[in-house]
Amino acid sequence: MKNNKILILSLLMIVSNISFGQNPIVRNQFSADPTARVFNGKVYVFPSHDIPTPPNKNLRKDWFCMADYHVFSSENLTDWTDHGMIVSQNKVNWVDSFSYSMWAPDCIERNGKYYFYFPANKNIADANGRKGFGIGVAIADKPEGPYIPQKDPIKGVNGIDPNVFIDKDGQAYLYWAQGNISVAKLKDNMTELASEPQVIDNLPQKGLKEGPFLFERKGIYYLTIPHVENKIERLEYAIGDNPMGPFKMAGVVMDESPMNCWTNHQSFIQYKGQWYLFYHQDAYSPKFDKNRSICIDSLFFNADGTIRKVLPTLRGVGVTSATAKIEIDRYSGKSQTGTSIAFLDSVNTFKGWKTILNNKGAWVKYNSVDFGKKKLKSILVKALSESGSILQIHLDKVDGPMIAEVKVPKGTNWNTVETKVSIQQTGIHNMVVALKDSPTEIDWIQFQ
Ligand code: FUB
Repeated sequence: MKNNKILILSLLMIVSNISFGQNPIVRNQFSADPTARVFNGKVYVFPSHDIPTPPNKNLRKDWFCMADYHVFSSENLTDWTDHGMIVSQNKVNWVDSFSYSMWAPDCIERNGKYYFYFPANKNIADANGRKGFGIGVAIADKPEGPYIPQKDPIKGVNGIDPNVFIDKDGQAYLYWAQGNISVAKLKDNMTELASEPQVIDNLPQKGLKEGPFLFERKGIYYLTIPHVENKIERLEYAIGDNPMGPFKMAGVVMDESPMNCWTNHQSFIQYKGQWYLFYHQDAYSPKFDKNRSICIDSLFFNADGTIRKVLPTLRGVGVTSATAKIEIDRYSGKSQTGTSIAFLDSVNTFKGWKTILNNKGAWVKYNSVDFGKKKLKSILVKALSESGSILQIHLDKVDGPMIAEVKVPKGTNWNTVETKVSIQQTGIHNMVVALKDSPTEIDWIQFQ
């Protein structure tokens, strides 16, 4: 009985469901360098896992600190399941378990096996006396794991940020970074090189390049990289007609982070007909950009195959149920003046944000709210207004039909106010929250 209880508790701790359609998509831990893959009709994300540096005099306080990897999955890009830790620095033979250097990973499926590639600092020097970063492989029968790490890192590869691409003819290629971007063919066993590494030409010579991610669309091979053209990384891409190049630089996928996060790191998938860009920024840790968080936005191509630049959004992608707590601080649009957001708790930023509406007429829009098929009776709003205020909730647009007028009581404490909805709505709509009078802070909104 006691053992069953322990088992149930530990299972609950390993697999946790987190329901957020907005950016960042992982909201209870830091996550970075997302590689997204579609396996068995679901989206799996393999990010790296930033943690605050533990107190240890040998570790740099101002650097990346990464001890393990988790995998996350979702069918709707809104509800994410954390399947728990899949590989740890303490469980890989060749990894220096004090190095906290488990940087950007990748995972790919071949013949029903899942190959997880990860860089980390080696604990032993290779035949040439080199320690530094090696790239290892861990293999599983399911995307969620369990993953069994290979005894040794891949021979002939020193570097970070592995990325694997399997072409239509079945040939697999490994890309990695070490100042330059290199590529080599992989043997069918996916754990050994089948050709000598070659440095990819024609990429920018000045400014750091890392994080290669290669994908193919309509016969064009897109080699994407974070590159420091100015002061911090931006996402760029080159195109070619062969996975090994030559490639020609073709443009910028995402500009430098507006939050000034020094790194970015990308992957691309097509899922249910839509292309998505996965990337990271430092939303939960704006003062320390080595504690990052992964995000998704939609991606579009021009008719000639070039990529339209992606602007990072708060709203992200996916549909939010009207009966979920809708975090309107992840808005998709706002009035020109009078709106801002702030952390609810500046010490524990994972508690999320609040929306502040300051002026009469200020508003935020939140797109793709699913009002479902059943009639919803009331709306709950968690809000705070020192002088008391009225919020107007509209359907579709600022001057769209009014769903409810919510009276927020005067006071310095948060209140959850319930108000009857005046129009019944079904289906997917935008929602607009507008301020009728005095300044108000809003935590969330929920229909029931
Ligand atoms: O996460 C550590 C390193 O930062 C990655 O390996 C790079 O791609 C950059 O995002």
